[in-house]
Amino acid sequence: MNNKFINIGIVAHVDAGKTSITELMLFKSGVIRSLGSVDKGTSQSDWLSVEKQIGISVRSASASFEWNNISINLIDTPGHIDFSSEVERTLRALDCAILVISAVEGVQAHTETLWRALRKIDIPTILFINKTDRLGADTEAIVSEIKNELTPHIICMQSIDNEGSSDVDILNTFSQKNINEEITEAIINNDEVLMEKYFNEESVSFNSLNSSLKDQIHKRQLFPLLFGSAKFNIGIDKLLEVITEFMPIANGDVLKPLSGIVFKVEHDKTIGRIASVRLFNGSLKNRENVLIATQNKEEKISQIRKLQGQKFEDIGELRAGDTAAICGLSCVRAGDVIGSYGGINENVSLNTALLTVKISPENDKDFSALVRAMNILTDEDPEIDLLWLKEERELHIKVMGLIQLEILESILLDRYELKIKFGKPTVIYKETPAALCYGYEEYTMPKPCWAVLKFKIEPGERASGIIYKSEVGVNDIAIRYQQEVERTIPLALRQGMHGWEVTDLKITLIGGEDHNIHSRAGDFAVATPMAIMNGLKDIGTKLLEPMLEFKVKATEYTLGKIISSLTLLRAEFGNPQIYEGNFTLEGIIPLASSMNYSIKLSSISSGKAKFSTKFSGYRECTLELGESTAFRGINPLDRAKYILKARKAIQ
Ligand SMILES: Nc1nc2c(ncn2[C@@H]2O[C@H](COP(=O)(O)OP(=O)(O)OP(=O)(O)O)[C@@H](O)[C@H]2O)c(=O)[nH]1
Ligand SMILES: [Mg+2]
Repeated sequence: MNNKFINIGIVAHVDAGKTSITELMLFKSGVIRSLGSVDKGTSQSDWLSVEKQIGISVRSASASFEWNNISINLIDTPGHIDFSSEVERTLRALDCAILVISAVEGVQAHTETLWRALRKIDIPTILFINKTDRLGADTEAIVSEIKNELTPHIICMQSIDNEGSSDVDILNTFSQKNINEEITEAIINNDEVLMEKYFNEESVSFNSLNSSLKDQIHKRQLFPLLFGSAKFNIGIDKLLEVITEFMPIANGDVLKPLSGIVFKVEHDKTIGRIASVRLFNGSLKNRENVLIATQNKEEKISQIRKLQGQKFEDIGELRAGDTAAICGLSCVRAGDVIGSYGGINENVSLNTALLTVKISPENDKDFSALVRAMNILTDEDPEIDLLWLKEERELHIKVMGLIQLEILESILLDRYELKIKFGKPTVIYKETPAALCYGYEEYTMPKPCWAVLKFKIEPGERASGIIYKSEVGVNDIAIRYQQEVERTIPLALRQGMHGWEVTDLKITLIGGEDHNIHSRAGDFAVATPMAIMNGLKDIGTKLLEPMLEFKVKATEYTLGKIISSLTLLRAEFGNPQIYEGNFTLEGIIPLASSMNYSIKLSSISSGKAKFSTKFSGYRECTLELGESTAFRGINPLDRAKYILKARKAIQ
């Protein structure tokens, strides 16, 4: 093993060919002896049985191999938007990425989302147009889509012939022998020294162009663009060459304070939790204690292991810049930060869980086993946000889409032999106060208790979340009680007048008092939800519904039918862009009305139209168009019952 590491992720929309490309790289580097296939369920990274069965990736999978004397840690990610939270965590672990685009499907809504995320975390990116062999491949159109929708700053390093057939031929256009004029100009454009030479008609060497290109790729001023076909093993050698030549070597420092990110948590029947960790700085050894910063807990590492070839080996130590699997951390959760936050990429959101669903065992006696299993699965994907209502014996989870439910069902069966059923998935609505209101509560009976609170509650801007401040002095309400109020507010807002989370509001504590004998911190935790709900009850709340940005691509003759079907679903859109007999239409549509639209569209267009969506935000909707949900637990408005229950919980 050497000390040069490249940590690269492969990201794309669903089915672009990420796993097939990964498999080829592992095969070429000698890590695997025979080439597996996603279609036969024999690829290295789609190893979960559910991935094999349905042929899509569900989890991120990391593999390491050597190329040109550099250790490459490659993370293959799932492309389906239902598994976006897995990709979000993986992005935090990367130094660079390959964004794959299909030569037939082109830039999809999810490709744009991924692109924006890569821009935000500011990592160098290779663009790889795959599936150039497929009938209908049109790389010229895709390159212009990339230029219009992602970035104009691309360096097309190859030319392509015979696309759309297995004889596709890809030639390199940037090499010592072949310095393309267009590429030269793109490089010198951002390089003053080279530009001056060029205009003085001095010769600009290939090496100086190459090193300037490398520098600009690192700074995200330019993006190398490559073609290939994973099906016919074309273009993968060039991809490997570009990775090792132009992607950054991890620059971690073992002497700096420890910092790392847990980008994945798996579960092994004998070993327990296995955390995939990217270490940015510092080092870790077997049997050392490690601080899980996000949970403020220390735990002992039992083993550090890495896939060497096809076997896991105990490597004993993990050093800055590298990734490995850490065993022994029994409470670790996916997304946890290890040590300190230094150097870790910021967290970006690719998608949001917009559906909620009740999950129950087919056989009631399995209820506690299901709770245990779901707790473990939530630690592997905290976005599931498990809500366990003990008394009602109900479990509710949040999911990004229906495919995620299908996968969850088969994981529970495979791993825990649990047969489960889901309730009807409901869109997650939110609520916001209808207007300014005041929430008051005098919780002074039955003694001992004393918490008097008065809040001003104002509607806030869309997507502003909860903004809280206090204007009450510490002489009226002691600081420790005020802290309890602040801690309780998000919990108090989890369910509003229609049962949904209340958001986009400003809450100001404007009055109240404690009592130097009777008050306890818990009294303020009990009083806060009552005061807030009292205010919301007076003025009422408005419903907010999740909206999706959508993009439809189809042939021109289906335009009329598609527009009328979308209008019926409350979609809003701009003018269609028409291009060579096809059109693209973009707009926004409520999630609630668009859930089955892909099926409808498929029948309108005989399966030819493409529909992609991404979350755009919440927007007001009427109660008639939306839905309420039952209040879970005891409503603070049911004052006597609520106080009784809350006091019991506190004791
Ligand atoms: N014709 C053609 N098919 C390809 C190519 N690359 C992959 N495929 C096929 O496309 C399908 C999807 O390939 P995967 O490698 O699973 O794609 P992926 O991007 O990993 O998919 P997800 O992880 O589910 O998002 C499979 O049926 C592959 O055989 C290619 O270059 N040409
Ligand atoms: Mg895959």
